[in-house]
Amino acid sequence: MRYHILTLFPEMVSQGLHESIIGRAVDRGVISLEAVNIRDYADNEYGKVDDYPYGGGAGMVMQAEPIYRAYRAVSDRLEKPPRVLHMTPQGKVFTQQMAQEFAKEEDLIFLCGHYEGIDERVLEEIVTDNVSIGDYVLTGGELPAMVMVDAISRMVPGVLSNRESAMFDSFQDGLLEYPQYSRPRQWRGREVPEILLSGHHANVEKWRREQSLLRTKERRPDLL
Ligand code: 6GU
Repeated sequence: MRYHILTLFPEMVSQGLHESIIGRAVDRGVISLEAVNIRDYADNEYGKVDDYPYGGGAGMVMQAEPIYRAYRAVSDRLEKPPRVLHMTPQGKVFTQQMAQEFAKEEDLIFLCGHYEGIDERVLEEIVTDNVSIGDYVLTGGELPAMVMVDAISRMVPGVLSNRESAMFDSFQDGLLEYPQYSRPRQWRGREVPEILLSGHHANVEKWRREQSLLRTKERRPDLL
């Protein structure tokens, strides 16, 4: 998987994704991350990429041409036109199922907006998917892009270790995770559930399944 992130804050994205599991996947070459600075494609010598909105109103609008040029700089190098994900609260809310779909692509372009928005004409020209990460408003698309890169990458073969995949596989069924415990056996008067110390694997599995159901019923009944 090759990610290409069009943004005015390229360091934010590359800094945020070079640690832990995703960072290691990049180091191992299983995924690659390219942060493209839209400002480098400004059509003036000052690097200005926004302007006042036609029709008036507060804020600024990101202009079409710099974004289009940044997009072409990426897409012209690719064999087929890639999916272009526009990060916007006006998009479809991102789900695990969408993460699995996007993980099948060879390349993904993320377009991160800022200011009040982006000139609609360039969106019409290049965007294939409008995607949001939830019903709240953020100041820009960089954090959503990072969230999606993380969620998509863990669905890309070779990113998770066998152990990490197995941990997830047991929860493909759409339930919440069961509670986990480690040493010490007693902590501030709280005991580890007896059954987990029994060494009886079938009973442990059964207990975990029940805990998952209980937890889902209590916290996310909408998932059942
Ligand atoms: Cl993708 N962008 C912005 N700016 N705000 C959001 C979002 C995206 N998803 C939820 N809120």
